[in-house]
Amino acid sequence: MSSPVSQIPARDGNITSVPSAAVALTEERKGLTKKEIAADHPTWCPGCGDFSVLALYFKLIEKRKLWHEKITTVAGIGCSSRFPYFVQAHGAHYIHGRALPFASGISLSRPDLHVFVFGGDGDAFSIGGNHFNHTARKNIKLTYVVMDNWVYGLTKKQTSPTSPLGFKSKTDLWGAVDYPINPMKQAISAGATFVARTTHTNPNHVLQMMEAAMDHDGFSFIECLSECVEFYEGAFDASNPRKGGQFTQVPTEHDVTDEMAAYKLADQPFPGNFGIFYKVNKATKNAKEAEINKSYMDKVKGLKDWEILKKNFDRMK
Ligand SMILES: Cc1ncc(C[n+]2csc(CCOP(=O)(O)OP(=O)(O)O)c2C)c(N)n1
Ligand code: SF4
Ligand SMILES: [Mg+2]
Repeated sequence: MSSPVSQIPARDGNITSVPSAAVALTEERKGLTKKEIAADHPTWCPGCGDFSVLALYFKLIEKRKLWHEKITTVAGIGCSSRFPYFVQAHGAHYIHGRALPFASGISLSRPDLHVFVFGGDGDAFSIGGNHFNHTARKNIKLTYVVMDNWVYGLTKKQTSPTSPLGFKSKTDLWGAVDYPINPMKQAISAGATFVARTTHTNPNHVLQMMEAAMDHDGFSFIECLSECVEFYEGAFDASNPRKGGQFTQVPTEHDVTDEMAAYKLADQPFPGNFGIFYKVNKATKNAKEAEINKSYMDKVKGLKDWEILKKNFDRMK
C-alpha cells in the first residue's frame, strides 16, 4: 500500500508531513480488535440493514489498522445517524442534516484524520440537501456513507426524497406523488469525485467500497442500500439474490472517469448496478487551503502573534 501523507502548515511556516489515517500502523503498534472498536450495543430493530454497515465499518477499522485517535465518525439525526454512539472513537452525533459542514471543519483543520460521515436518505437529501451539494463541489476530503432505506425510519415512516412513487406512508396516505431523487446522479452532478453504490446484503462489496472511498483523496460518496425492516420491508429484494433478486456489478469495461457513462449507469432502473460509477482526481479544498495557509505563514515568518495581529489591524486603518 502506498503511504499518503497530509501536509499541516505549522506556525513557523514549515509544512509538517503527517501520515494520514489510511497509512495507519507502524510496526510497534497493533491494530484495534473489534472488541476495542465496539461501544454501546446498537439499538436498531432486529434485522435492520444498518447492523451490517456498522459491522463492516468495524471490519474496515480492524483491517486497515486505524487507531482510535486517527478516525472520526460523524452523523446527523436518524436511525442510521446513531452510528457514532456505537463506535469507540472520536465522533459526533450532530444536528439533523448538518453532519457534513461539521465534518468539513474537522477535515480541514485536522488533515491527519480520516473523517467518516454516516446518515440516512432524509438527513442527506431533505434537510441536508444543500450541504450535500456544497460539500461535494468543494471536494472536501471525507467519506460519506448514506444508508438509504427509502423512508424516514426514526420518525416512523414518512416519505423520504428517495421513496419511490406510490409509496404509502404517514405523509402520503394515498401513495407518494413526488418524483424521487437519484442519489448517484445528484452526487455526480454536484461535483463528488468518488461516487459508488452498494447494498448491506453484500458485505464483501460494502467493505470493498468503503476501502476504496477511504483511499480516495477527495469527497467520496457511497449510497448503501440498507433495509428498514420495520417501515419498508422488502424494499431492496430485487437487488438481493437470496430473495430472488439480482446483484449486478458495474461492468469491468466501464470508464470511471467518464461522467456521461456514470450518468448512464445511474439511470438504470432498480436494481441497477453496484460498484464505483465515477472517480476522478481533482485538487481538494484541503490542499488548496493548506497552500494558502503556507503562503501566508511564509509572509509572517519570524513574527510574534501580536505582531501579526498588529500588522492586520494596521492594514485595516
Ligand atoms: C431540525 C429537525 N427536523 C426534523 C427532525 C425530525 N427527524 C429526525 S430524524 C428524521 C428523518 C430521518 O430519516 P433518515 O435520514 O432517512 O434516517 P433513517 O431514520 O431512515 O435512518 C426527521 C425528519 C429533527 N430531528 N430535527
Ligand atoms: S425503524 Fe427501520 S431504520 Fe430504524 S432501526 Fe428500525 S429497521 Fe432500522
Ligand atoms: Mg431513511
